[in-house]
Amino acid sequence: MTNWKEIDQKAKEWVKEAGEIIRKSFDSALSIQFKSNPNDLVTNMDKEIEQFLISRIQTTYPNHRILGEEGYGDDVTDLKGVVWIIDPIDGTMNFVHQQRNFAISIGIYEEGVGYIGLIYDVVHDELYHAFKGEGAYMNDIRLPKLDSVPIEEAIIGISPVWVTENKRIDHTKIIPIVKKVRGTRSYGSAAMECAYVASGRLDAYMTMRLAPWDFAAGLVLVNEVGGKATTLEGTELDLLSKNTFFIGESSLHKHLLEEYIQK
Ligand code: 2AM
Ligand code: CA
Repeated sequence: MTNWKEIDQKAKEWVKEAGEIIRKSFDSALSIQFKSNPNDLVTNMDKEIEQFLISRIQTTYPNHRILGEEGYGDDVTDLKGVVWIIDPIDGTMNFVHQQRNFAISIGIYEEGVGYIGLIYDVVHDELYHAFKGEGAYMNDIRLPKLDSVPIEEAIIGISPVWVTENKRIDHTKIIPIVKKVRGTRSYGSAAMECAYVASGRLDAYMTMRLAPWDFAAGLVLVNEVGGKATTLEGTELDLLSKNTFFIGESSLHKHLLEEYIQK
């Protein structure tokens, strides 16, 4: 039997240790490289933190598998057994330019079911954490179930990219949403935006392309507060490929999907 309580305790310990490594790194120069394009950044810290987490996981749980953004984990093509889905730094561009608005994201799944979600806002020392069936927390504060929110009072996370002509979505569907809601925000870290939805700072967040490590932890958190996460087509998210992504308070999620996005 999988000892989830022990895994939870270890994962929290390791994510805090990783955060400490990142905080200390602010004093030294970063080495920045480009991945697929000049806006797709990766730093020595992304790599170092992923390797740090993987070495801890592999030493303690040699039969667990790891899907990590920087590719130091396993070649994961199914969700059998226990799989850790990790993003060492979600919001790398923010990390490089702002030294804030980034997070370490860890989702831990068994047979495709999410048991643990950790999103650590390193700079503010805020750990958003959830354990399947036991609720979600920000540090020691329990996050309440999300209350339904009318669209006129909602703040949604969305990048301005999707409100201008782009190749992934018909932006004329998005414009009326932006006009109707109370406000929009774009933080540039999907994991943090999920944590903000779970904690009610945002009422929904949508984007057109996310990888599993960007949202694996967020899914566990939002499930624990009664929120909803799907693709923008309203279908189940796939933890093995890139997806469109839409997370939010349940009634708002339904309303936006039915009355705006799928109309
Ligand atoms: P990252 O910082 O770990 O790369 C920025 O809007 C958000 O989208 C961040 O969470 C970022 O994660 C993610 N992101 C950026 N480019 C992406 C891509 N090509 N595929 C999937 N996720 C991406
Ligand atoms: Ca990343």
